[in-house]
Amino acid sequence: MTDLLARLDTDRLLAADPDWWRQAAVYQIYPRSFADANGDGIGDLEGITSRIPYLVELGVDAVWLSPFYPSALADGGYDVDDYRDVDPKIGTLADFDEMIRALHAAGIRLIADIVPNHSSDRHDWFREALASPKGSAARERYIFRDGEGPDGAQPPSDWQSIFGGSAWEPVGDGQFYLHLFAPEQPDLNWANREVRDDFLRTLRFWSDRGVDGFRVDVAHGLAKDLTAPLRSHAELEATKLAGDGSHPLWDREELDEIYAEWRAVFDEYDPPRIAVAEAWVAPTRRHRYAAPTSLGQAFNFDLLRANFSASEFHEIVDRNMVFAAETGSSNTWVFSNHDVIRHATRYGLPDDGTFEYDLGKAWLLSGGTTPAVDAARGLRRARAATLFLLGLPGSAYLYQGEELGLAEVASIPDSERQDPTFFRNAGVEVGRDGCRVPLPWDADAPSFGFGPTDASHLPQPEWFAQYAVDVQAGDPASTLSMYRRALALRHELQGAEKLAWIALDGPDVLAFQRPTGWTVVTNFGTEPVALPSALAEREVVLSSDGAPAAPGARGVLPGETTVWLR
Ligand code: TEU
Ligand code: CA
Repeated sequence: MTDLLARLDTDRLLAADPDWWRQAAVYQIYPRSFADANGDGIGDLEGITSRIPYLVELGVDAVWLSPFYPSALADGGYDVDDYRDVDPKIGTLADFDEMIRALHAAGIRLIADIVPNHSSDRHDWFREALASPKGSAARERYIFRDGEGPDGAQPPSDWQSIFGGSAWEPVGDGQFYLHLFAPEQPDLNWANREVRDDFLRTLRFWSDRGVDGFRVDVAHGLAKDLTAPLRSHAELEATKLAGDGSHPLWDREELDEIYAEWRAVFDEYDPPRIAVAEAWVAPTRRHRYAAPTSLGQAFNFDLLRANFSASEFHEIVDRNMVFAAETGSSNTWVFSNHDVIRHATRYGLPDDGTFEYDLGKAWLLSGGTTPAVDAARGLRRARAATLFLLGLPGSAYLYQGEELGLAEVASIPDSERQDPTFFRNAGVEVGRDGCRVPLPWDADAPSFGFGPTDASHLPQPEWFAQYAVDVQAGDPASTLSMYRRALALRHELQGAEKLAWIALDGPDVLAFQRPTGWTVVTNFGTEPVALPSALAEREVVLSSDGAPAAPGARGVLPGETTVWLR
C-alpha cells in the first residue's frame, strides 16, 4: 500500500511515455478465474479491482484482460455478444471505469482483449442475419454460402473448424455460415465496410474509456479469399502457413489495409494506443503485424513451443533479436497463457524424446493418459526458464498463476469441463480448462480465497492449497517471492534492448549480458557446472533455486537453475 501512495502522480507519468510497452511486464488476467467479489463462483471486475495491491506488489507494468464482454461463454468469452459492454455476470461499465481508474492510480496500464475475427451467435448482427433472407445486407456481415450437392445439404466445403468438426453450420434455408472456431462463433466478413467501421468505433469506445492498448485475437484470420470454387481441406493443409500469401484463410496481405486503419485510430490518442497481435504464423511471417504502421507488436510463441534446451533457447533469442531490429518493434516473450498447458507442468513431462512440446499433443497427454509428471522438476525448470525470460530485452507476457508456480489441473471431471475443444473432439483432447481454474489466494479459506464462498466455476483440487498466495508471500524462497524480486529488479536490469552472449564451455549453459552490465546465466542441464572466475566473482542478486543472494557465492551453478549477476 505504501507503494500505492508513492505513485500518486501516476496518471501524468503514464501519459508521458509512448514507449512504455517496449519492455513492459504484462500480466494476463482471465477475469472469470482471477478473483470473485460476490461469491457466485465467477471472477468479476470488482474482484480484480480489489486485488490491485497484489498486482502492485508483484510489480507488473500492465494487465492484459481476456474478454470481459457479454457472452454465453461457449468459448470462455471469446464469443462476444456485444463489443461495447461488460458481461453482467462479471460487472458493469461503471465497474470497468472504476477498475481502470484504480489500475492507473496504481501505475498499471490496461490492455483489452478484442475479438474481431468472429462475434458470438447471440450478437444482434447475427440474429438479424438469421432472420433475414439469403443475399440480404444482414447476411453480408458474415460469411454465408449455399450448400453443395444435389439437394444443397452438403456444406460448401470440407473445411474443419479449429475446435474440430465442420467449419460450416447449416441455417435451414439451404445456406451455411462459416465458423473457423465453435459454431457459436460465426466469422465476420472483413471485406464489408460496415464491419470495419463498427470495429473502429469499438477501438475508440474503449480508448476513450482509458484503455491503453489491445490484444488482438486471431489477428492473422480476418482477411479471407472466398472466391469459388473453394479449395479442399487437404489443399489448404498442404499450403498451411506457407507464408506466400496463397492461403485463403490465414495471414493474407489484405490485413495490412485493415490494420493501417486501426493504426490511424491508435494514433488519435496520446500516448498512442498500442496493440499486440495473436497470430499463430511462422516466425518469419510476424513482420506484418509487428510493423509500426500496423499493430506494432506480435506475440512470439517460440519459447512456449521449445524444449527446455540451451541450443533451442539460444537460437530463438538470436532469431527474435534480428526480427525486432528488422521491424522496429520490441521482442515479446511468453511461456504460458489461457490456451496452453501451464509451463510448470509442461517442463515436468518426460524428457524421453517421445514428447514434443506441441500444443495438440500436450492437450492430449493431459487427458486421462497423462504420463507421470515430475512436478518438482517441472517447477524447478519453470523458475529457471522464467528468470531467463525476464532477463531478455523486450516485453514479457505472464499468465495469472504462473507467479505461484501453479501446475495444470488434469483431473477435471468431464461433467465440469467447459472448453469447446473437449466437446468437439469427443474425449481425444481434454482442452484448456486445466490452466483456467480459479486462483488460490488463501490456503485455509473457502474456494482458497478466490471468493467469499466455496463456489468456483471450475473445481479447484485439494493440492491448490500449497500454491496459495498467503502460503508463499512470506517465504523468501517461494516462486511468488522470486517473481516479485525479479520484476522489481527488472527495471534496473533492462536498459537498452540489447544483449551480448558470453561464451562458456559446455552445451548446457547460456549466459548473456545486458548493456547495464547485469548478466543472466542459465544451466539447462541437470549437472552442476563451474562458472569461470569472471562470473563467479560477481554478486548473485537472484537465483531461481531460491538460494539467498550473495556476493561471489556461486562458483558452481546447480543444474536447471538461473542466476542474475550484477
Ligand atoms: O486463439 C486462437 C487460436 O488459434 C487457438 O485455437 C490456438 O491455436 C489454440 O488455443 C492453441 O493455443 C484465440 C484465443 O486465445 C482462444 O482462447 C480462443 O479460443 C480463440 O482465439 C477463438 O477466439
Ligand atoms: Ca462473481
